[in-house]
Amino acid sequence: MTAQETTPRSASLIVILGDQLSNDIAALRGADPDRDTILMAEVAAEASYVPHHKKKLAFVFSAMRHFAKELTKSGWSLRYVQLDDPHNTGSLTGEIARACSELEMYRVIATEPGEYRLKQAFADIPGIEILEDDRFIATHAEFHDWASGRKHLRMEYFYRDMRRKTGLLMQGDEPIGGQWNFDADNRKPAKADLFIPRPLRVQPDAMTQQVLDLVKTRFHDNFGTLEPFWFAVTREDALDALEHFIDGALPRFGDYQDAMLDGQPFLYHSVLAQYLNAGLLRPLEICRRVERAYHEGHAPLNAAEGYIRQIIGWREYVRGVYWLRMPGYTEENALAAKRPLPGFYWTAKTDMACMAAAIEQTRDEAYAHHIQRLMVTGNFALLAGVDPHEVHEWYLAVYADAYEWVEAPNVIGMSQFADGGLLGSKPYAASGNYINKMSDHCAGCRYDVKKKTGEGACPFNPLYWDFLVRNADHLRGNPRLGHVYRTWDRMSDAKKQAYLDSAQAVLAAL
Ligand code: FAD
Ligand code: DLZ
Ligand code: SF4
Repeated sequence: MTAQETTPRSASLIVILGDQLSNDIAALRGADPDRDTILMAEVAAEASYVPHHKKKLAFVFSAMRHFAKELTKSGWSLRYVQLDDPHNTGSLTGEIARACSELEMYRVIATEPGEYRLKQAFADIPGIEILEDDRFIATHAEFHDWASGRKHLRMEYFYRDMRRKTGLLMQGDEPIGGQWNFDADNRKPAKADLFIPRPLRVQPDAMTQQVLDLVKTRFHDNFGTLEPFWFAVTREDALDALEHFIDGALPRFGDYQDAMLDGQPFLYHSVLAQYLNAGLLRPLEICRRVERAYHEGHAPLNAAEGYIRQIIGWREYVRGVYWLRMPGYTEENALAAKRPLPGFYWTAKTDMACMAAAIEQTRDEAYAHHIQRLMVTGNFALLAGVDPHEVHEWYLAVYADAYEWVEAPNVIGMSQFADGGLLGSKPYAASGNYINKMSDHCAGCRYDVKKKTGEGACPFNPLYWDFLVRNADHLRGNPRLGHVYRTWDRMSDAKKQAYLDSAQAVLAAL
């Protein structure tokens, strides 16, 4: 036995953050209920570092309160500070200092915060020990090793390593089905008459109702519709939401992963990211459940593989990129985009039907699925040359699943190409044609998706070419864009000018 193992440890303050609501979180693992005290605190600083959507605030606070209740039931001694506690100092570091002083504790144990700003702030706390957050499949060291020496990071190769590491959908060393990735099968447009299940809706209990009242009073000016509030706020209900997804939507998740339909905010998506990111669900348990659904013949391989790839591939990969590139990643602006975020991102008042649909459902549900985030609101901001930092702050505020470690690489890297192509090999820029192919929005739009320029033309069409021309210095040399620039080069001068003039008219109207 080492000296450390034999010497009894002094009482510690165990810190649990609002997105660390897992009973096997690192900070709890070595803790002793008879000796240590857990601190959880609702604080103004976390509630306002971006103007969070009302549903996101209600979700985080209610899930925190429910988790605290479970910890107390399991015998932990818990100090829970509510937002309206008159002694609340307003910040997590302030609450840790206050607890240490009042409880006369000199040792603090925390699991590393998911955001850089908080990790930095925690590093300065006297007597703190920060443990690695091992709720992820790749450790920081593993990602670092994988990334070092590579000029371009590509998710696909990282994903294959994660398949090998977890054994998910593997047969020995080979991927089940003989292919790593079935993405090519996952691009079907959806039809309005398909049966579309809805995510599980949970009735708010008395504790959630109190939080809803708090959010109504304290955050009435924040973006978003608060009620009906239907998110799960406990692990038990989040597990039910997982089962509900497996039963209903998973079998079609693959086929319609990229589709968009008017009035169908969720399609066949799982709507589990907010539970996963807050710690109510674990990435591997979700993936193993999906794998089982495939083996039991309930879901086809393209659905199971496509879903598992999002979690052990994309989710792990973007986290790796975040920690590799912070600090500074959220300030990157490779294309020097400077336009302020148009006001309609907050009001949904725009005649563009696809944008209005994505923003309205974001307002109502604190949710939009991946293709809406990437190819509608993200694509528009990219084409219009909106300052990527403003775009980043919008995404961080409006989605219930948004934390910087996952949001920033998706926005700064994948969607806005502001990291110059570290995360994606080409910008996700598209004209109205893509949206028309993957959705039914254009049929009900004031704009004509087939019209390329002039009055009534779909704004995505001229903006697309304007974006490419404006950023030719950065993008012309990209081998994946060679054919696009060749198309531009072949256009007549009059046509080129019509595109550029129409784009200027759209931009001036913003
Ligand atoms: P599903 O479509 O059912 O996918 C299953 C799960 O895979 C998700 O729950 C999520 O955990 C994971 N996943 C899928 N795609 C990604 C991805 N690109 N990166 C990381 N995880 C992924 N995801 C967040 O969790 N938080 C964010 O703040 C966030 N911001 C985004 C911003 C932009 C511009 C884009 C393009 C994507 C963003 N994503 C974000 C990724 C993705 O859009 C969401 O994870 C997904 O829409 C959540 O809904 P869902 O649970 O129904 O996902
Ligand atoms: C998102 C959030 C909010 C809104 N409020 C709190 C809070 O009051 N207390 C807390 O501990 N955590 C909160 N969180 C989650 C944190 O912002 C999150 O832990 C950090 O951003 C790190 O990912
Ligand atoms: Fe969107 Fe253009 Fe289609 Fe209107 S016409 S819905 S703006 S893509």
